[in-house]
Amino acid sequence: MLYPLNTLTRTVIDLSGTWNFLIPDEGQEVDPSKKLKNPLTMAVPASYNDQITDSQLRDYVGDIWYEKEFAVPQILNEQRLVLRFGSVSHKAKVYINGQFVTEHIGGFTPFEVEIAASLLKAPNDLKVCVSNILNETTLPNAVLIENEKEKKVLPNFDFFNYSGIHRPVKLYTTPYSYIEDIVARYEVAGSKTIIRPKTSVIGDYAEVLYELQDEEGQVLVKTSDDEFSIGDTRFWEPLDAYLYRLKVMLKDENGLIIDEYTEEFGIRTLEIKDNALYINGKNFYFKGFGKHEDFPILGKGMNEAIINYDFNLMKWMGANSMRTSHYPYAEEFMRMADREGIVVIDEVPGVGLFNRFTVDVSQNENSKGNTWSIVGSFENHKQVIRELLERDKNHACVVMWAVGNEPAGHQEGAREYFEPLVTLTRELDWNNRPVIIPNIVNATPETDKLADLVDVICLNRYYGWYIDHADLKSAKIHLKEEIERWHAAYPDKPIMFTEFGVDTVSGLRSIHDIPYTEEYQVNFFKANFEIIDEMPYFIGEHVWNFADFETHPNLRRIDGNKKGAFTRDRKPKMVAHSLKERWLSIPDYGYKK
Ligand code: BDP
Repeated sequence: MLYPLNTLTRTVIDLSGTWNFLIPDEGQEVDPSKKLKNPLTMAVPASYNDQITDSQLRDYVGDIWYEKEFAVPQILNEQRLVLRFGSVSHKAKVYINGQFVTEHIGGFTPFEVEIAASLLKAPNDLKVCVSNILNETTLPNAVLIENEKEKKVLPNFDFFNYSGIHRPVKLYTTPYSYIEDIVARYEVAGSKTIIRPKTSVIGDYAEVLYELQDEEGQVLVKTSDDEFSIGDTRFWEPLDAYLYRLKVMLKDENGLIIDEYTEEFGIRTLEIKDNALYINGKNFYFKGFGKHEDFPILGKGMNEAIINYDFNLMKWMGANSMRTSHYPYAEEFMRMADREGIVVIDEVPGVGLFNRFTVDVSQNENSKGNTWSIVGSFENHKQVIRELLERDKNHACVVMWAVGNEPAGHQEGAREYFEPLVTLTRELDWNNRPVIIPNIVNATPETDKLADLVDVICLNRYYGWYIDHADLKSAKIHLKEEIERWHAAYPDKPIMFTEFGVDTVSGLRSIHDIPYTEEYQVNFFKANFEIIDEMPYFIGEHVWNFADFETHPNLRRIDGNKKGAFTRDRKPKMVAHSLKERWLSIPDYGYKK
């Protein structure tokens, strides 16, 4: 699916701004052909929850309504008109002038619908009915309690269930014959690269013409062949991105341009060998974070200034990579990561697949029931994998796919659930990117049923926090012991931390190792580094989390999760400086080898 861009042949109209908004009273029916009654004002894109003051509405579970008037300029009448949502969390039903036009399940991937000219008036009424309900069939996975007395979602995960129209809504036009999709495939052979673009076209045309340009727009190749090569490849490197521009032109019999689209893409190789990940033939060390799309007031709303600042903070401290924990991030985020050279582990919303998961992992063994006989998310899981790979297939920044996070990998049925999903991911990816499933401590090297399916063993570990709380000495002993058991069980697989961290209240200080203080956070990481630095097969460290973030209320969460290296509004904690010192001294390539 192409990202909407203005080109010679296409126009994009952004519907961001203020919309009407309504949470119906109990029993109140909304008729999509009538104006919303007494609506509130809501900014789009953003979560709705923290734009309003009524706490009952903030925590409401069910259908909510958005409404926006729009006009289509006459000048665009001769073109195909498409309405596109970057994401709506979690289910959307869309109506234009009272008529249902499309629906979509899944809160983190784009969807679009062509609008028939016959449906349009001036002005038009666009309504979106959004459901924020999560249950045992959805991703993220949750428990829905619904009876005469109550209706609530118990999340099997540790972040606030923000809802609404989270990413841009755009109207765009294309000609009636149009480029539907482009896969910027390539194969590197030494310094030469063979490029094999795959273009899908809808409608009539005479020829597809390709123009490969360098970053400055100089034309390197112009051809109608769908295979051509370039010499002296400039590789896309971590923190030193280089993007080629593939201009695709659709022409008619007279050589006139019908449609045109330019896809930027980086060229890099990936290989796992000798217990390491090689990018462009050099072994790479992951320094960075697990993140969230999360910011005060905006909730999970896309904001390019925040994305830009987060990337700049990462570069300031020598980080080279991050994981889109625990769902696909905005397309604008992925495009900026490509441009800035931030290496990305791209994750589907396969989170919460541990029945009655509690954030205190030491409590999880009390969890009731086998996850895999309760969850019914398998079909949705296949769908989110398809939609993520479809959306992100051309991104050079993506070096691994995470097809889940902390599932109950030790319970009977885990393998039957995940094996087909890993296979599907591998089949869909033209670029053969490695596949991972970050592991939870409850699934030990002896009991876990998933590790042999994945390419890198990714550990989310909290020794010194949930285990060996306030005892870094024992934490080190137990961490070392566990990693060595993983290595003994899977001697050929690289290992990395996809999460490790401790809750830390900014400003809380002590000369002792007291949990929640800034000193304890610094010392926790030092203790962890002492262990992993001795392990040549340990290929990276993703700190949990980049910034503090909002969660549901919980005995262990005071004003959200406080494991950030930065506060929620991006002020550095002491640890940001000590991580900076460490990361600036560790090279992106060649560390430990
Ligand atoms: C892990 C989860 C992550 C949590 C984190 C924590 O993957 O979503 O936020 O632990 O407890 O279980 O902070």
